[in-house]
Amino acid sequence: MTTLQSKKWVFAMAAAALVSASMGCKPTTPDAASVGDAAERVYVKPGTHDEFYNIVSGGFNGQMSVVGLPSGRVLRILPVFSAHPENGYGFSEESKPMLNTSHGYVPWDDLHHISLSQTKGEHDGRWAFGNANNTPRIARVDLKSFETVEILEIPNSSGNHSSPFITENTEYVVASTRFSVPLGGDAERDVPINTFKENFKGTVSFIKVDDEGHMSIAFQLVTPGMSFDLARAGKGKSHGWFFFSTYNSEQAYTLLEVNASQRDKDFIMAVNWKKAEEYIAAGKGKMTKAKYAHNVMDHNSHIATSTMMEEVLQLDPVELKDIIYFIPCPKSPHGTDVDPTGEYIVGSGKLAALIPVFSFTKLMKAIEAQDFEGEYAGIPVVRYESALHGEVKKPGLGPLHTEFDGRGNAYTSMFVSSEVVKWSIETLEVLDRAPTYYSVGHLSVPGGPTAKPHGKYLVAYNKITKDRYLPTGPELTQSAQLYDISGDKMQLLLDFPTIGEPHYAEAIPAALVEPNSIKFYKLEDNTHPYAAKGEGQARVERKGKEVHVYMTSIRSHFSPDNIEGVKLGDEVYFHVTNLEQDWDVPHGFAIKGANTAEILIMPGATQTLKWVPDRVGVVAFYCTDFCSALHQEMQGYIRVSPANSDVELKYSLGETGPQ
Ligand code: RUQ
Ligand code: CUA
Repeated sequence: MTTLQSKKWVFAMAAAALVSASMGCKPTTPDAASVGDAAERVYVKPGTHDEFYNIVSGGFNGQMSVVGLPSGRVLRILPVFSAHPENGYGFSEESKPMLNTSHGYVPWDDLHHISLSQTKGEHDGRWAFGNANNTPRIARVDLKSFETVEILEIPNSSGNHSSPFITENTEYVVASTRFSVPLGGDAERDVPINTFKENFKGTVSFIKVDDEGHMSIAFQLVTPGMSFDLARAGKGKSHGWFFFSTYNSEQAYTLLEVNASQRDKDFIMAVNWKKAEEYIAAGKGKMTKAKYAHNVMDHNSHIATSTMMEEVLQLDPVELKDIIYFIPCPKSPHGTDVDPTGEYIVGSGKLAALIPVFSFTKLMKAIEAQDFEGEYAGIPVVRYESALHGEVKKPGLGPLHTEFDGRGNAYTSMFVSSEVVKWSIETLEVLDRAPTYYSVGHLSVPGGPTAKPHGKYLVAYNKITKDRYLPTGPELTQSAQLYDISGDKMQLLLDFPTIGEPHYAEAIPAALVEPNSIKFYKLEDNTHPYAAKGEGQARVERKGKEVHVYMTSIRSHFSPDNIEGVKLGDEVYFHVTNLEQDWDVPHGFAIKGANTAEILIMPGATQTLKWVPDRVGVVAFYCTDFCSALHQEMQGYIRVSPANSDVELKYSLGETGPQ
């Protein structure tokens, strides 16, 4: 979406659209279902569950949120790339390594796109992948625990926008660079910016995902210098191929809003990844030095480890023929989307006045017949007409993204004209249009990117909300809008505010996730080296200047809850094990002056808060999560003495002194 912000005229038009849309203050919603009817269709009775989990990217908050559909109720916020004081993610000693990168600890990012794992082209409910745009990374969230369990940094990438996109059996997660940059060693990277054409390259990384979900970079394609925006894997008949939208084929390096919009057409890049695999099997490609972090959360200890990786296999598709082809696509395509059958590839040129739909069958024929209009940077360019199925005429202004309902219809978001447009894949006729309030970015149909969309609803994620909600100062919420798409006409059912600035989201039937949801971690499986698996194991140990507190928590006390003998200059590690073996009973731990965050410990798990006392006195700590009627009694004291004091280290629970 950010790419749009540089297109001034787009914004001028958006503004015009906004003015007309909001004329007369109160927007009218002509397409909305009648009030009672709509209310009934989104009403989820107290005590009952939503039909879908909607996993929504948080954009610049670096998180994902979990929203129920159709109610629009926010169920959880999942920290992914951003530290989260609410539960200690990125603050606890165990989770800090998750945010490690080759640049050190990076506790923020811009998370745009979600990909849910698939088997045979259908949602399987195992994992959600998300991308970090700024410091390129891919994260994997386990949908059993709703925790971020793995983060892989992407080397040789800059602005990891075109990711994560997955193949139909989750063989690969793909990540490509938005900004081309000079690659190689220091000498190759230290070049004048105006040598873009010679020195700047793009990369597309294919990340292998194994049965456990673990990610590793299988290979990286080094492409001509351009920008990759979004992508989709082929499916069904086009399985084995991948399609990427590109822009800045002009290779501009300054004033891109003008200079990257010169050419009439940019490209969709078609990648034959099976071909790349053949080359690799034949020993082609070059191992190159690269530095990138691979961070994994251990399921049993709940301790993350970060490993610095050192090389990556690169393939040069100019030299290794038949891996990539370009298809011309008008004008600065943003989304490229593949229909459920895998036959049709939709390019949404955000500055184009039409939507081209390409045919995979025709593309294959054109490639076979070498029906090329020339080359771009050494890569064959297929003739536009030869790959074209047809064009959707006058769809609206500023097409961005397209999703499918599995009934032969496509839905495209129109940023500039603020609407969702429904059209027929077969006839390319526009069938319906519904206004959005306002300036829709992504849209999401449950199962929309899979071979078997679940259909039924469409959610539009809007960038501008203006008058839709109570104002909250200069910064307003972003907004989602829920449409019923089960009939011929789209019907607006609900507006709901979002967490952060959503880009893409995916929705999955609750039935595929709910039964697998973990209720607590088994204490007996806890392999944390500082776990105290019962109050009998609670203790305090000194190792030089380090004081390790093996603490337990259970309703409604900590053990130990009185600690003495800590001195200024010590580093205190509170390793808190939650002994509960029941659902929905986390305990929190917070201590005055801790300049990190609280930790929130799930039942059966151990989490560590490091605390460096800075003054003499008796300091209280307490449980932050309202866990029982005696939650307010769940507290303790630690005594801090001067550095040279001879107070002995001791700890206790329930011991009282002389009265
Ligand atoms: S991209 S709508 Cu990342 Cu469209 Cu934001
Ligand atoms: Cu434990 Cu409140």
